[in-house]
Amino acid sequence: MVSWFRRKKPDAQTPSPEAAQPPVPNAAAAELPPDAALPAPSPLPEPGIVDVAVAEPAHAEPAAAGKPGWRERLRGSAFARSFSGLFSRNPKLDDELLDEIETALLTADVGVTASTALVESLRKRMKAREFADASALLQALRADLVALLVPVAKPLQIDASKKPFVLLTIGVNGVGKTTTIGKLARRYKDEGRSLMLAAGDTFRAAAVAQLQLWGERNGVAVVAQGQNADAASVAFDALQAAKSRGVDVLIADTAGRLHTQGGLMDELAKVARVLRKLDAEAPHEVLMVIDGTTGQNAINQVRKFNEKIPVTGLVVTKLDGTAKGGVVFALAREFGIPIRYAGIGERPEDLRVFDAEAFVDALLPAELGRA
Ligand SMILES: Nc1nc2c(ncn2[C@@H]2O[C@H](COP(=O)(O)OP(=O)(O)OP(=O)(O)O)[C@@H](O)[C@H]2O)c(=O)[nH]1
Ligand SMILES: [Mg+2]
Repeated sequence: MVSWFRRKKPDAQTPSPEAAQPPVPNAAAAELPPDAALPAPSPLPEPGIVDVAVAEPAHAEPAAAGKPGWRERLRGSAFARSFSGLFSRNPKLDDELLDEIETALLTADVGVTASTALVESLRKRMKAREFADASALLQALRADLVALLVPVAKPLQIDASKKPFVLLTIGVNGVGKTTTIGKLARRYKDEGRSLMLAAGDTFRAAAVAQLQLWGERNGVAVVAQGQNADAASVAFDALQAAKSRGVDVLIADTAGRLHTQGGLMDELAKVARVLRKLDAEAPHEVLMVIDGTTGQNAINQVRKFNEKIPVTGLVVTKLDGTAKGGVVFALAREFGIPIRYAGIGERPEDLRVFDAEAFVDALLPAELGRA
């Protein structure tokens, strides 16, 4: 029970050191120069599947379901704070208000293109006297923000005809890949699916242990080799095992890597290639995890990863911490890649299916303009 909180921050509103910092390479990855050859596999114990008993994780104060949960977790974001400051002053409907809105959007990492488009559309409508007051303008902005996200709010559908449905998680260091896998494992278990995890982060022994711990919590088998094993070979073993056991879903972890590390980036393509030897359509979902506190650099990360291995879905994590919130809009506008899930806390139930309306409602509550 206690182990559940081992890595947890004292308070969901208090930013963790990880959340406050941009992602940094882990020790193993940092030692590798860009474009370094992949570490050679060292002699290893036999690949192992660790079957585990179902452990009952503790549940303590999960965020409320639906919109209230999103609001309570996201209200600390720069987006929510600057807009609540702006509208609590009961502003006049004028160009100055539009300038302040533009600044707030830019500061919250919405990005120049999306911010300009949003504000110019509001300006046109303001000049056309479409808004009676600032509150009406706020409601229009809310609707525009939702409209920006609706095309990407496409939940992941696990195709049951794929046995197993293979989900490969990728992303830079420390963004929340392994934690997201743990949360997904719980979600899919609760949905009655059988699953297996592949410990594809072979750079650090601790990474394998971390995944095994999530496996134990959820009663899910974890396929692992050892530190420095070839990640593609772990993925291959895992898919073979998952096929022979007839499991529904296989989720593979990978080591965090910087998008600038060419050799490590090539390894991802290799993992996918090797999986395809066993199933021509695998991986069925390439889930890229983005740390919501990253800001505009997230755009670059997605672009570079997507060049190596087509990204089919995104997860934006740590939106409960010091995230500004706006990068979600920038990602939606730039790529149109479905945003599958949002991490609004560290517990399994805090990984939410991405909901455009709940997200905008949390950042910009309708009541703001009605003070
Ligand atoms: N507050 C908060 N913390 C999160 C969330 N998701 C992950 N974390 C925390 O982020 C930290 C890093 O998570 P990991 O899952 O280890 O990240 P990773 O991408 O697997 O890291 P590497 O394997 O080192 O690349 C952990 O302390 C997690 O608890 C979230 O949605 N909210
Ligand atoms: Mg990890």
